[in-house]
Amino acid sequence: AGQGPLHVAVLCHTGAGGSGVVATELGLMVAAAGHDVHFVGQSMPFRLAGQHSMRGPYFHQVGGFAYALFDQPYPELAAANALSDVILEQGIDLTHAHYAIPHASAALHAQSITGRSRVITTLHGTDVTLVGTEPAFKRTTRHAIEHSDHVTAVSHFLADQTREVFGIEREIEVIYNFVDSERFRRVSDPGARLRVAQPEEALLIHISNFRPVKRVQDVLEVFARVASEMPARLLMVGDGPERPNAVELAIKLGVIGRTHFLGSFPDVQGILGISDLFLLPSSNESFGLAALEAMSCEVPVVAARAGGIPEVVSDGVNGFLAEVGDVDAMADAALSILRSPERYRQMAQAARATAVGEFAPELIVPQYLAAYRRMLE
Ligand code: GMT
Repeated sequence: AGQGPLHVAVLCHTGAGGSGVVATELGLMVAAAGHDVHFVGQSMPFRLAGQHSMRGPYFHQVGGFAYALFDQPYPELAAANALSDVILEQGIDLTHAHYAIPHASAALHAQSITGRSRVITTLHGTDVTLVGTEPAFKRTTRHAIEHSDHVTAVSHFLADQTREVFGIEREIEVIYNFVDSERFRRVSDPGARLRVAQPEEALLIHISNFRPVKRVQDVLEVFARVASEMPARLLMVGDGPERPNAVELAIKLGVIGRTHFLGSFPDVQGILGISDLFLLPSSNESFGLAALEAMSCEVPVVAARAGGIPEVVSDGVNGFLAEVGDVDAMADAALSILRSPERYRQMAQAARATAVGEFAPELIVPQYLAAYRRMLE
């Protein structure tokens, strides 16, 4: 492929979730750099809608087929089939699979069908730490990781965990996630914040897909402690299985009047850009992309010392870390900076400096492009 344009297919989860966001943001940047990018999936990725233009990225929908004898729709086979079509029609050089299963498995299947297209797999976490360790998926996950032409992980924690869980020796390159600090920045319009909170209120925020691993109950416990000490409001952005429990707990803790469940939406920069503090008490998190997006908006993070979070959030510098479930420590940390304007200002600036200085697209995207080129040598 020399130094000319690359022809890249991308497989990713399309719903609200960090891996699909990373895949989309990367695909957009790779396309903007003059390469040919084709997303293949059951539906258009969450953040891609409205973003693609004539220069791409393009989106190809995986077809379905209902047949009386099939008791299931077999989406991985349909994905491998659709990807094979795209590889042959578009002259794809490589497929970037975000997640070992099902995406790298489907990409390897298409590679074997077409006899072309290298496979680069990016591990995001859940495939390794939750799904992949299930006996029902362990061999397929290990196979996908071992047979990909190149494998990356979004944190050192995840790379180490993958080697340990699967007993894999192969090279796993760590390429951190990134944030576009032009888009994710402080919102300067004071009216935007006034529509959500009173000037004297601290505005706390949590964004996730409300799965048990996110410990949204801890978000409410921390917020209730903060709100008992100072005027405060909480924005809960996202949707998922724990939402009803979270609403119930907010009622029980007496903070439902100051908690807003806003549901799920892709353009979170506007809401992050008016917030004061991001809460991420997850029991496991391979990276914590939402926290990085908050930091880019000058929002310090109070998080659990779990997984790869300490590779993004430095305790006492751009946020605070506490042990998983230690809601008292998290509330104390939150109160300590919300009550000290000077300390808060320093942390907010440090959060932005971390995002811009260590996780800029200009630093990260070339690492993926270099990996793409190396695979094709
Ligand atoms: O955790 C989620 O809510 C979604 C999940 C996904 O797979 O989309 O996110 C994972 O990938 C993100 C992007 O690399 C990381 O920032 C998240 O930390 C990671 N989630 C977990 O490890 C639980």
